[in-house]
Amino acid sequence: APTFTYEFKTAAYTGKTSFGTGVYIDGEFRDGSSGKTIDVINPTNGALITKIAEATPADVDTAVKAAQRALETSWGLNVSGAQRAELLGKLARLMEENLDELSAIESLDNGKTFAWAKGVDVAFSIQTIKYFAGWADKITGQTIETDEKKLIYTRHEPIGVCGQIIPWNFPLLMFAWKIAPALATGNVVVIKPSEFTPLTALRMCPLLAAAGFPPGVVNVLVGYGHTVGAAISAHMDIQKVAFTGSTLVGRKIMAAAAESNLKNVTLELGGKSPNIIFDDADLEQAVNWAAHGIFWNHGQACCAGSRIFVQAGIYDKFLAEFTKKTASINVGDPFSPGVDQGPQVSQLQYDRIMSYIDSGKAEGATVHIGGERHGTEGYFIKPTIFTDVTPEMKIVREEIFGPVGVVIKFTDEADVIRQANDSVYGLAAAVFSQNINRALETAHKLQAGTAWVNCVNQLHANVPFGGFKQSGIGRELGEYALHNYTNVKAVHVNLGHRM
Ligand code: TXE
Repeated sequence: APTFTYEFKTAAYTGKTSFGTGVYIDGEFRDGSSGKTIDVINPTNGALITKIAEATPADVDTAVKAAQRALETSWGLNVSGAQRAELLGKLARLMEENLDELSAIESLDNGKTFAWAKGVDVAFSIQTIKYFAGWADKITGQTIETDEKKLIYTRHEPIGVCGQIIPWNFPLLMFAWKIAPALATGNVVVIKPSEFTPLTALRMCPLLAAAGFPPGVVNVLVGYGHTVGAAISAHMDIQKVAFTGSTLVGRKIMAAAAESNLKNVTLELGGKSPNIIFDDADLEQAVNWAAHGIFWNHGQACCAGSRIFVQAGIYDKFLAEFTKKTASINVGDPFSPGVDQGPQVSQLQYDRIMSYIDSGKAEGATVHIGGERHGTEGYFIKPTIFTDVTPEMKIVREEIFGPVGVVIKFTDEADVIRQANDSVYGLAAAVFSQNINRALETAHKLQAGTAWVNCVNQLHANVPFGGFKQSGIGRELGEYALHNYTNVKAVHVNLGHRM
């Protein structure tokens, strides 16, 4: 099959319909107020893809004002749910028309394979927008009985200006997860993509305009976390902040929200998800899913099954098959057909992961396979498995966010649940067993926002996703996500009580 090629072009810019590299405020690309730029790097070879405008806190102020104007004049309570549904539906269709381009930009910018970008990132982004389009005209309150002389009902009103800060591992998908429920419920948005992977979000701007979203409803500002991200979290006129990223930054965002205007906060943070494989699991399936669990998206998934617990009776066979599977992963150019794994997203992430690998070696764990870079350029790391680990090692406790898993032998069922729950995180967990009672009993005892049985990394637009413990606050996706984006107002109507 021919290699997919994509010629990347940007318009250096203003104008509403082409791919811009400016800050997107009030329906148009503008130069950032600082005049500075951010280099966007291709992780496959470290080369410059393009330069984009670096937004600043002053741009956040301008964007918030534009968003407020839109809320008061052309969005919010000025449009019906049916109209919001219509526009979200159009946006999804425009994304379908631009499927290959969006996928190619994502692959180029992030390093994930073109096939995965197309089949998962862009496809799931479209599904998410369609799903929330379906909710837009179904946002209803309740009528609540008290006595016959009163009518009491609730309204689910938009919160207002929502700040959204997203990471680089699923750039377009996180954009969709954030904007879709916010727009469906009538909110306006100031969103900051990651400075490492801003391109698909910028490509979405003209699609948002073409779909008919009024200027100011979605504003996209690419800037650094400590400037633009911090300005969003501390802004007095932003009523809600939604964040996906590290637990460290999640803490800062919550503190900034508390110290400014007590804006609502939802956080989707890190994980160190356990994957428990019992003796009675289907071995072949457990191996395939476990590999998908840790190596999908090059390990850059918050729900990655990074701690693989295997029961003693199946341990040797599992490890042998899992090693074969790991060795078969084809690392290379994300645009080449047949490649499973591209580069890590950035030099910074490459360095972080390599330092975790070094710490595992220094603390006495065994590199069972991998444990080194792949090739000579770009940020490629070989799929890596550690064995002979102990519970206090950094590689067992901390999120590595790379293609690095630890395999741990266990005998006792109660003990593996204790070990699995021995983490500050609680994002996801998986259990493999053909005994349904054992599988479900275990799933129910695990401290995690998602428990997968005989599968991993399964996500659906209509199923909530989020963390227990330090993995987050609130739920994204599904009906649950709507609660994050509405204020409930109780209206009391007196029909006859006299003072
Ligand atoms: O994340 P950051 P980084 C984890 C993963 C990874 C580690 C570090 O373990 O190795 O975090 O990655 C913005 N105020 N995850 O440093 O910094 C930043 O600009 C407001 C898990 O890249 O949390 C970006 O837009 N915002 C994860 C976003 O936060 C700030 C996904 C995420 O970046 C900010 C990514 C500040 N002070 C990393 N500082 C997941 N849950 O999926 C930074 N940002």
